[in-house]
Amino acid sequence: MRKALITGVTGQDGSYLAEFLLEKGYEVHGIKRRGSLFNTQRIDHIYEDPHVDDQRFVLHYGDLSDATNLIRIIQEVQPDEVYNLAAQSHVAVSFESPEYTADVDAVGALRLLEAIRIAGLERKTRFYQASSSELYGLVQAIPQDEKTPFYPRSPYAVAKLYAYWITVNYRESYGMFACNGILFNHESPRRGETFVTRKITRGLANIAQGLECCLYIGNLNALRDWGHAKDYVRMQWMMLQQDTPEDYVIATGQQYSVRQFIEWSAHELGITLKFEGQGVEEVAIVNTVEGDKAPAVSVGDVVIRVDSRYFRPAEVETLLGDPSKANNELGWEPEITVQEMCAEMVAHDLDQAKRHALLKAHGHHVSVSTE
Ligand code: NDP
Ligand code: GDR
Repeated sequence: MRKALITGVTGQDGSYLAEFLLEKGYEVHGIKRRGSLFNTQRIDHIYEDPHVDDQRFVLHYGDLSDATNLIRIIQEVQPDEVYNLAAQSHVAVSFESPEYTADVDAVGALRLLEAIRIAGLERKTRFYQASSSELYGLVQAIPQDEKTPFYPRSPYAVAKLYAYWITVNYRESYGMFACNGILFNHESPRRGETFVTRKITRGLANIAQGLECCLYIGNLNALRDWGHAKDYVRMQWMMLQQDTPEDYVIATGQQYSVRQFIEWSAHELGITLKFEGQGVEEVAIVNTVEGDKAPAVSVGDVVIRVDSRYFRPAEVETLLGDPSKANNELGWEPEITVQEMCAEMVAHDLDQAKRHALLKAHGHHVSVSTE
């Protein structure tokens, strides 16, 4: 039975990848961080009791800032494949915690590669590094492919640049099967609540059910190439099944604005919006409401306001990927459109908002934290 080790298994991609590899028959090991509360919500449905025989999904406590811990886990598991998905993955937060972000996102990748070497597994273990379209930052060509020069625009992206090159360097220096997936934004109902798509679907669903009044948002003009996380984890696995290790761009080849994503989400809730004003004065006002998905919303309500606190010190205005290499060489194509993904996310968040609204109606305290 093949063994995979996933760092970041409790995150969005980690949870989908663990499901995917279990279905493929792997024994899956995941590294989770110790928290004061359980942080395994995304993987609870595949959790296996460690007291049963033939456990195929095993969790280890660990942290990418702790080299000895990583060495011990790698030695113990002897994985065929390592997927390094763990990261402080929020670009805006990286401006607030740049040193921590560098330690985990840059040096963390190095620690893991060294752990594989120290365990003497450099000829056995295949390594996947979660690289990012944020590497392109201030874009040097449109669309971006594997040959487009990088120009990172945040401490997150600079840290990921180190991780990208150290992966290439270990491949070239030690003959390791090490690959970078340069993934453009990918989302799902499991996306962290503070990334823009989930913030929008969750915020508008809460407003529709009367749990919030208004959603405060940053740069509405940012353009992103959004895909579905399920499609993207499939490609992470495909990259490690090739004869030779190579780096691949994973994207849909289509881009839309944050404003457009808001309009789609509102449409899913039976609302049309009109945008008025410019820059920090821009707002979205309810133009029409139909059906029963948004009982707490009326025509004329201001449901979105721009708040400059969500602007970044240096912004990545536009990203558009060219996934031709993945299409041509590996036959990979995304199966879920961005509109289908948006509908899935809104349906999920509306369901959750309805449950919270019901609890609130029965006098329970419901905390709807926003950021
Ligand atoms: P998430 O933020 O959802 O998950 C990040 C994971 O990393 C979580 O499991 C988190 O644990 C874990 N983690 C954070 N810090 C540490 C640490 N110090 N030690 C060990 N584990 C840690 O990210 P995604 O699933 O969306 O992304 C997966 C990877 O892909 C990340 O590296 C991200 O930077 C990269 N990426 C993501 C893209 C996207 O659009 N989603 C696009 C391109 C790259 P906990 O649950 O405890 O917080
Ligand atoms: P990004 O994702 O920075 O591209 O990084 P995010 O969803 O945070 O931002 C996308 C764009 O939307 C703009 N934006 C806002 N963003 C957030 N979070 N909150 C807001 O209120 C808001 N308003 C506008 C942003 O300025 C930005 O332009 C994600 C992460 O998953 C990274 O780990 C990954 O590497 C890249 O995608 C590819």
